[in-house]
Amino acid sequence: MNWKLNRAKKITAIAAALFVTMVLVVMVPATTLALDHDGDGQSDISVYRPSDPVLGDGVWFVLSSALNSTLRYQWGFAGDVPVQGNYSQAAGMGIGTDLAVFRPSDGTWYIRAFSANLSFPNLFGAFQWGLPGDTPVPCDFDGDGRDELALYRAADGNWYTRNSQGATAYDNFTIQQWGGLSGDVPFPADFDNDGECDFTIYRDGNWFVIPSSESNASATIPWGAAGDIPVPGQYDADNITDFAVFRPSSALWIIRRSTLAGLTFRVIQWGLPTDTPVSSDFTGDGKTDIAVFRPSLGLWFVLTSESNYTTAQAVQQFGTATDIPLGDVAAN
Ligand SMILES: [Ca+2]
Ligand SMILES: [Ca+2]
Ligand SMILES: [Ca+2]
Ligand SMILES: [Ca+2]
Repeated sequence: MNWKLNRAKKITAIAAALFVTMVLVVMVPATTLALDHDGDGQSDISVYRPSDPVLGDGVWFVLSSALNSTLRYQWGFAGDVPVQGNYSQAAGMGIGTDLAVFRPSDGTWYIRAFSANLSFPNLFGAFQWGLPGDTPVPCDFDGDGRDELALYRAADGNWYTRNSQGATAYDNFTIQQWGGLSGDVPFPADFDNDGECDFTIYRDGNWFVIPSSESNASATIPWGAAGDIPVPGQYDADNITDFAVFRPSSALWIIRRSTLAGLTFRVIQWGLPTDTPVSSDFTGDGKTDIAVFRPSLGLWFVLTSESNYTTAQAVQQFGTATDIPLGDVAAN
């Protein structure tokens, strides 16, 4: 609790200034596609199946946007947490997302590297980093296009981040204390638009952010309520990450528009209370598409950014009720 008390006054003072600054900075495209397994610039509808009676454990199903066909890979065990990301190569056009799992039982990240022929034949690495109970929160905290192996430990409120930069990949690390209260949800994203992820905690309708561009500062943004699911993304025109939540009780997407420093917002009803939000940029225009996965039927409902969230793509059946649907935010 100390960090909150110590920073409370500072936070209030800084919050307004921070977001004025954010509007004035040069716009840097900072989107890291964590779901583009074929490297064509569009996220792919994907699920991780912990266990399949025929195919075995740890089966990835990827609906390739480039090939318009289903790719299937075995990587992981039941109980693993899918942590797909850009580890082996920096994100960019032609570079796809690696298959990766975090295994809580031994605290190890197992990463299979993207390959241009989409066969993913090579192990990139098995990195022991973490303890049972840690929450993996991979994100690109240093802005080199590769995700850090990052963990949030609820027991001590520390973020343990093994950095992609170094003499050998992932050979050094940093520790950041941020969070630590019961119910805190770690949710890194790039809110200040400098291309680096920011340490962020969502707590009962407040977002506590350490902006990477001002690492000795912090901000508190009230947005949402207890029980909401954070779904930050780029929903409006300025390419800056918007604070947003999905409210399960009413299936509302409540988006604080970064344009005009958050003075306007949008509310869009999409999905059912029992759906899982799986927003990502499925259409490849650089903006987040609003999407839900309906476990009972394995259906994906995607509302496109191009239509300004007025038109849906054709409903896709992809996955089953026991699959883990993958979205920008599904890991949490
Ligand atoms: Ca793709
Ligand atoms: Ca990085
Ligand atoms: Ca940032
Ligand atoms: Ca889009």
